[in-house]
Amino acid sequence: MRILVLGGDGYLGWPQALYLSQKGHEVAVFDNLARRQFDLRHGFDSLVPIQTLHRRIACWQELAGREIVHYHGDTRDYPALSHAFQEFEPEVAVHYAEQRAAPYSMIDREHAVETQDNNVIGTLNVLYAIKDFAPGCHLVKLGTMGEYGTPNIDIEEGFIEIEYKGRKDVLPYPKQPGSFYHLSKVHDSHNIMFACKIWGIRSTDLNQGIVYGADTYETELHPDLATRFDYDQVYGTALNRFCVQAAVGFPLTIYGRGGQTRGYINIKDTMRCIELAALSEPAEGEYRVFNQITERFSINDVAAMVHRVGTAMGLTVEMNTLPNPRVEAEEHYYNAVHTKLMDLGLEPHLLADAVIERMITLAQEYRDRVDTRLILPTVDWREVENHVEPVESLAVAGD
Ligand code: NAD
Ligand code: USQ
Repeated sequence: MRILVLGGDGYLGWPQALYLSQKGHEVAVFDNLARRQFDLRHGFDSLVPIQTLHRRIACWQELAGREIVHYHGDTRDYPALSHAFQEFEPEVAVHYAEQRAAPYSMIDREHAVETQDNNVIGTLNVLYAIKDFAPGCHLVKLGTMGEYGTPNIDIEEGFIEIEYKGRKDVLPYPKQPGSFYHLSKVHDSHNIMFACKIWGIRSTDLNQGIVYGADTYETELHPDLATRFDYDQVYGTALNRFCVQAAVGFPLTIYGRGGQTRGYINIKDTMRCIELAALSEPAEGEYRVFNQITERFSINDVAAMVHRVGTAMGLTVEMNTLPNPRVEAEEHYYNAVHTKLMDLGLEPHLLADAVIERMITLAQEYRDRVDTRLILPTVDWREVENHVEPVESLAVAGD
């Protein structure tokens, strides 16, 4: 198939492009390099060194003999987006191109507006580009499990059957997101469902949980193919952050009581889920939702696992309970249905000690790139004005 990966320079988009190319699909990536710009502006950086997108693509061409087409552009720039759709004529568009950090969206008004403008308007443009230039194209959109929040009932896959005053209907599952970022995904979901209904677009909305892991089978083939690995307070996600913290002797940053429970997924399974979604095309006008997780853990569970593995590796791993900078339930019920991708053939890579050990080892290898000033949270949901201070230079841990 001809597959356009929007956001194809990111943590997930780049390995996804490699994965699909390796499987024999014709792949193009579209990215405005916004994620790299954030790092440059604020002095943040990936733990693992990453090459320029040009170098990555050239490396893959040399190694695998397969071309990845490259479009530089912003999804909000409709001429640029239209050009990619018209020229590449994708049969599937995998949409990763969004601002994806909840803390970023909660810094202040500007960042909230930027996040929702980037994500909601960008996705609306993608829907129009499909309608205008590639009407048969299947949109595989990355949503988030955070759209649902933490209700006191089971979370279904997108829809719930409700009986009310003697009548029944299957309706979109109620959404209670926890940040302006997570809200942007809810707004996207509504726009996508509506576009499917009015224009007959086919779409799969993948409500993905927290992704962990540093490598895929393809990125492991050459150091120039590595994907980014974030450990900072804005873009770093819980498990990835804890592994880096354990490696450099920084006490694990547990926010609040640590009972916050979420769905998790290995980056290798993310790659496969997209393929499974792409290969099982929805009908014309169909809007379907899959919950893309394989396991659930509380933050205390995650910290305990990293503590156990780190200790077995001879490290001293301390736990630190911080006042929670977020507004969220710290003890709650959490049971999310996630059978649809399994039914399509997903065989999960579950969180084994070896995976945690690999991430800690990687962080030890690159410990001179870890800037411990970037670890503690400075973005507080309750504050009107938060700051992510630029850091002058990356320093050795413990400096
Ligand atoms: P990332 O920030 O590493 O990658 C996103 C990429 O999209 C970046 O390369 C960025 O430059 C690009 N981009 C952003 N806005 C763009 C725009 N307007 N036009 C063109 N390019 C743009 O993030 P990621 O971790 O790879 O996440 C990708 C997607 O998956 C996001 O939509 C995110 O919400 C979703 N997701 C991620 C996780 C996770 O744990 N990483 C979990 C669930 C869902
Ligand atoms: N947390 C800690 N300590 C930390 C970091 C986080 O206790 O050092 C807690 C948070 O308070 C939260 C939970 O861990 O309760 C998850 O936080 P996270 O930063 O790992 O993940 P989150 O902000 O939810 O966002 C990430 C991705 C986002 C994706 C989402 C999936 O950045 O793109 O949408 O995971 S989900 O969580 O299912 O909504």
